[in-house]
Amino acid sequence: MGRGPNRGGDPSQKDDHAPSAGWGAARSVARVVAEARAPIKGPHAVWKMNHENGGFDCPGCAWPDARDGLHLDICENGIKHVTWEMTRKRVDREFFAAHTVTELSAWTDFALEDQGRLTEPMSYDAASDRYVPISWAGAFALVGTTLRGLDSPHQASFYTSGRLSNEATFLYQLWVREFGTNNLPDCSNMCHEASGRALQAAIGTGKGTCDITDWEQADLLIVMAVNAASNAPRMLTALAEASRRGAQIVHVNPLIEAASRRTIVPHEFAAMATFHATRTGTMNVQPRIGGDLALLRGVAKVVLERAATDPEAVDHEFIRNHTAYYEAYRDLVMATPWEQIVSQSAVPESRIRELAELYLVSNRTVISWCLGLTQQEHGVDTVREIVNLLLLRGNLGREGAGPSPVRGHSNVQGNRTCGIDNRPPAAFLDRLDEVCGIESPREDGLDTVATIQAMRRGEVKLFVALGGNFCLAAPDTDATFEGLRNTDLTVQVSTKLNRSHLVHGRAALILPCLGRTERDVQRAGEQGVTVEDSMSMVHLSYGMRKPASQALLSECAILAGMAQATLPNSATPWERYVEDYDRIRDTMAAVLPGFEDFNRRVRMPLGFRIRQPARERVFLTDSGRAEFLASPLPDALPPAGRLMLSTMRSHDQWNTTIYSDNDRYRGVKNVRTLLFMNSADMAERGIREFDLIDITSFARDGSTRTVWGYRAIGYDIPAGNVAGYMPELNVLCAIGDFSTQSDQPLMKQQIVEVVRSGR
Ligand SMILES: Nc1nc2c(c(=O)[nH]1)N[C@H]1C(S)=C(S)[C@@H](COP(=O)(O)OP(=O)(O)OC[C@H]3O[C@@H](n4cnc5c(=O)[nH]c(N)nc54)[C@H](O)[C@@H]3O)O[C@H]1N2
Ligand SMILES: Nc1nc2c(c(=O)[nH]1)N[C@H]1C(S)=C(S)[C@@H](COP(=O)(O)OP(=O)(O)OC[C@H]3O[C@@H](n4cnc5c(=O)[nH]c(N)nc54)[C@H](O)[C@@H]3O)O[C@H]1N2
Ligand SMILES: [Mo]
Repeated sequence: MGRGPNRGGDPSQKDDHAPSAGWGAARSVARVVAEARAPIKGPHAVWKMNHENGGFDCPGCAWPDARDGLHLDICENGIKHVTWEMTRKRVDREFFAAHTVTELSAWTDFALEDQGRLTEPMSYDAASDRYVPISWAGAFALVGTTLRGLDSPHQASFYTSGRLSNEATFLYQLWVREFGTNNLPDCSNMCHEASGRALQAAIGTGKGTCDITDWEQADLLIVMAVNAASNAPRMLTALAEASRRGAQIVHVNPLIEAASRRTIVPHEFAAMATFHATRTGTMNVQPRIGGDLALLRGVAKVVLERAATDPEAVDHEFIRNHTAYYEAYRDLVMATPWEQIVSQSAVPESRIRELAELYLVSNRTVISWCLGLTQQEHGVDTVREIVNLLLLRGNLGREGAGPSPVRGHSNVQGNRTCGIDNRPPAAFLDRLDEVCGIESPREDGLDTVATIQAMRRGEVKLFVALGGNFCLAAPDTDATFEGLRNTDLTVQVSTKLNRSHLVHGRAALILPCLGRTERDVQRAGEQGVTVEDSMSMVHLSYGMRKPASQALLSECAILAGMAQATLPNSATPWERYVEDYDRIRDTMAAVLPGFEDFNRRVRMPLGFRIRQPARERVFLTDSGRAEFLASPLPDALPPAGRLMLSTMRSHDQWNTTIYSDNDRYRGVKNVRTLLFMNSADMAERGIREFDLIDITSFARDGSTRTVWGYRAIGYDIPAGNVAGYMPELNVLCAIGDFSTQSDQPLMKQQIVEVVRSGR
């Protein structure tokens, strides 16, 4: 059961309402540090993390660093994340000689990653069912020959998870486009694609407009659809600070999460000693899963109703000067009946009015969100509705206000900025071709879901992954496994052993790379790489630890090696780029808007912020204005007798990396194969607390998928809604069920039925 460590012990759950972070966090960190066998180096490295000069960027999440850059803003989960990379354990050739792939396939995912860091390139040997050592030159040659042997460049697909540095990202997309395809799927396709598309359409740039200063100046912060205490813990610092100066903080979530209660700010060790907690929320609103659009529309309705009597309720001047399509939106909102808003959102009208009053008295409002809005059919419309609501009161392009998506992986935003995009804009390709002397393909490439389907059909024969754990992160685990196994070659550039090394093509390579914490020395000396955080700040990151093995190469070097083997006549100076990353940055400065004078500006103490035109009320949309969108309210209710499932992370996991089977803030111990349920839904099905249950999902094409022997846990969640953990529940997410608006898999909108276990 489950893919965590499974240490035994009975599953349990209690809601102790302890403040988030604090001593529980300290204990949990101590355990992970001890298990990674890095007890001394751990705390030392953490001291260097997110530091102004010479430190490395915490790979834990994309939350920006504190503005003064001097005080240490660290968190429990960031510490766990780096320590996991810094483990002293090693996976070497003896390890692979001792275990067949079939044998390793029976291990838990925890056990695989727990073996430690990969040390040298390995190649799959079908005869012995084992990975055997291969030289770097041999590995590059295999990639090159296989790629050159394809009938078309579109028969290969190149994935990346959002941890790749900007420099490696740039080299990656350059190689792939010079080779001749835009097949560049990435984790964004499953994560914030909807946010990017909505913001691009509404305000002309696919990113938020806020920086951390705006968070510090807002009177009202609406924090939607994120489990901040676990997934963006450093946000708690900003929330605690906001609450101290009297700002309102509204959490919008079907589950009441830890961050909406009280917290001990991550770096405040004194407060930890006295167990003194600060409020990080002033109001909770609990919509049903998928009910956010209706909720936001209700708030807009109150604002527009008020405009009849109060000329200040709506910022008419802003709307006149800077927006388009206001009238259509206003008419739609006014025509939407309250009964529909209330039944779709599952929030009482009085509660919606309370929230609207807070919005009406606030002069500066920030609305922030994460996955609870994006991984659904109407993700794009919902993010557009956030913008609609902000536009009504001119909350855009000024201090303390604006849309602020919380991105996931530490450099997922930078990946997109630097060219990882299966649907690249023509202007970007034109610049790239002109500066780099290549001829980019113009047709759109495959995204994550389309890549899986193309692999199953045999149309994609080679799969490269720069980081990540594709086979578990992707939807429909069975379909994804089938696709990967149907390829001629899979190439995984990774730091640790994971499931994606075991679910492979007819030939397979594991190419181990340096981690973010490790020193990267090239011909011109020690190299730093850059990343972009959630708020468009770009800064340099230097590793300072000795590499886990002498045979490791940097991601830039591995990419250059594969590129040269693929493109023997390439005019791109691959070797020169790897010798000195300043040269990559010089080329990037010429290609990417906002990166002018890159090498100088990124060496300023805290880096620089990429220009965000919408922040200056310059809207690069067709109308030249910020655009309202009048979209119909979707139906968020599950069909009668069925439930709506949202999949999410526990506190003790990093995407597909599971640290333990506990979920501290939700009070859960020793179990991951669980389902949080409303007690009325349990009673209706004759299910009691901790009963074994089976969960069946119903796909749009009528197919069903089932998991057996999960545990039911009663929880404060709206009736008709259930929640459980990714990646275990990805088997339920049908490959064909993705949003027509964003192409994102519906990972937070699965229709399911739950019964007491028959097995
Ligand atoms: N420690 C740690 N940090 C991480 C990660 C990690 O795995 N571990 N992952 C990183 C990545 S890649 C990402 S993208 C982010 C993810 O950060 P989150 O978005 O917080 O990720 P999830 O755990 O999927 O949680 C989704 C949240 O949305 C809520 N939710 C579900 N459905 C709905 C809905 O319909 N409406 C609303 N309003 N809320 C809903 C859930 O209750 C939950 O609180 O975190 C990043 N940071
Ligand atoms: N059902 C469901 N599925 C989901 C989600 C959900 O909410 N629900 N969330 C989706 C989201 S938001 C995301 S972002 C994806 C995550 O998808 P991925 O990004 O593909 O998965 P991760 O688990 O983050 O990848 C972990 C692996 O990255 C490798 N790694 C770690 N550090 C480095 C490094 O520095 N370099 C390299 N090359 N490799 C490294 C390690 O080998 C590690 O095993 O999952 C998605 N899947
Ligand atoms: Mo993500």
